[in-house]
Amino acid sequence: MKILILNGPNLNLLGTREPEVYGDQTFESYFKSLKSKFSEIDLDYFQSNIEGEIISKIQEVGFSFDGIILNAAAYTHTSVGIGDAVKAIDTPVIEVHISNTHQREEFRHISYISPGAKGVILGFGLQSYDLAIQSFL
Ligand code: CA2
Repeated sequence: MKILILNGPNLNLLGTREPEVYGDQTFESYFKSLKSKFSEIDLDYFQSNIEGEIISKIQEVGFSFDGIILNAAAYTHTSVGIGDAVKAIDTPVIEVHISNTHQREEFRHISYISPGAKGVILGFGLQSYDLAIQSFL
């Protein structure tokens, strides 16, 4: 089974700033633990701060991978283009967020990803990604 974890803007800063919201672990170190926990899965990881690169990655894997776990970060709340890409592919997409966006500012209550997603997992810290992988098993 091939699954891509796709992270959007600023998530490369995880573990360096705002630990009260996003925790103190880097994504690279968390990803290593996911790879060893789910060793039976071919797990890939891609992060970009650029909207078009995220769209291109969704198109690139969206007809061959078994799943995409997408945290589009701030683009979640703004990007019609990423939302359209999610709807345009065959691969099921699980939308994840580290924080509970519904407990935060109103602009974070809107998602352009959710209408095309198979499901949404949010508010469990980095464990949101773990739960999303389990949903594919
Ligand atoms: O909770 C999430 O996973 C978010 O997708 C994270 C986004 C935010 O814009 C969404 O509303 C919710 C922000 C990611 C920024 O990550 C940082 C990590 C460390 C330091 C600064 C930013």
